Amino acid sequence: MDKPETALLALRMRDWVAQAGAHIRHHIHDPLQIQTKSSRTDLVTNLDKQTERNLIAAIRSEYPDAQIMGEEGSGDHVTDLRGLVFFVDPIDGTMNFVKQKYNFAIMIGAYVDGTPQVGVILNVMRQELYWGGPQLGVYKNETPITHGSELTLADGLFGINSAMLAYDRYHSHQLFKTCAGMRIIGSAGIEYIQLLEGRQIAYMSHLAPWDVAAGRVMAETLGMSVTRLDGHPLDMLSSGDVLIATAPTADAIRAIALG
Ligand code: 2AM
Ligand code: CA
Ligand code: CA
Ligand code: CA
Repeated sequence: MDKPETALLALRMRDWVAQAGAHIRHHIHDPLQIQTKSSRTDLVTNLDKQTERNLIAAIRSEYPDAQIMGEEGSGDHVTDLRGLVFFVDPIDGTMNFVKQKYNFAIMIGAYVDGTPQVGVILNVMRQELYWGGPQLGVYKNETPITHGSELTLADGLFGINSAMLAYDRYHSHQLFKTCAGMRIIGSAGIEYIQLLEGRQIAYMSHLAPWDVAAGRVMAETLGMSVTRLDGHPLDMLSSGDVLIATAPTADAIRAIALG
């Protein structure tokens, strides 16, 4: 995809998520239909499903040949990464959406033949839209972001999912003793934003392709490392344990996590 095509794609993606965000804010106090998926903490609401349907309809009308992988099942059954592929997470942080009405995001990542092109993350309630890609740079609304945190692991705040910390997975208790403190937000998208803004040096969690796709594009554009926790490259077709970290801290974190 050349630069003008990528710039147009980013513009369209920003528009789609901004409209979806306005719709969610408009309905934020409506009664919700809440269902559980894989466990009692894995929720989906009518607004997750409706937002995904709206986003996918918008994508299909403008990019009819693209493949779309959506969390809530209204996309395609994607089994290869050929061509233009969109990864859609209509509400990231559904538990926060239900319990807090805050700290949730809408995310879309666009890849061509598996290569990151454009990522868009909207902090819905704050109306802060992060977007960008390797050909575009990274922006918060219209303001460029040029780099993440330069702190060491010892001086930086570390984002983690609560189960990984509670069950001491990947020596997370040792990581806790080594870093400046751990933070648990409950939305991969909002965690990515903390890294893009330089407020945290890492995020460690079990994530699906739609959880990592958008943020990966922007984090890598800013020189951060996004890999499986064992250091292997991400597989955008399956879930796994993922480490997102600033360049100065990634190796030190993996040395402890895998030690
Ligand atoms: P979600 O809200 O879109 O499901 C914290 O739960 C973070 O991990 C959220 O970004 C959440 O995304 C994601 N996540 C991934 N797999 C999950 C699961 N099985 N249950 C709950 N959250 C999950
Ligand atoms: Ca979910
Ligand atoms: Ca998610
Ligand atoms: Ca979701």
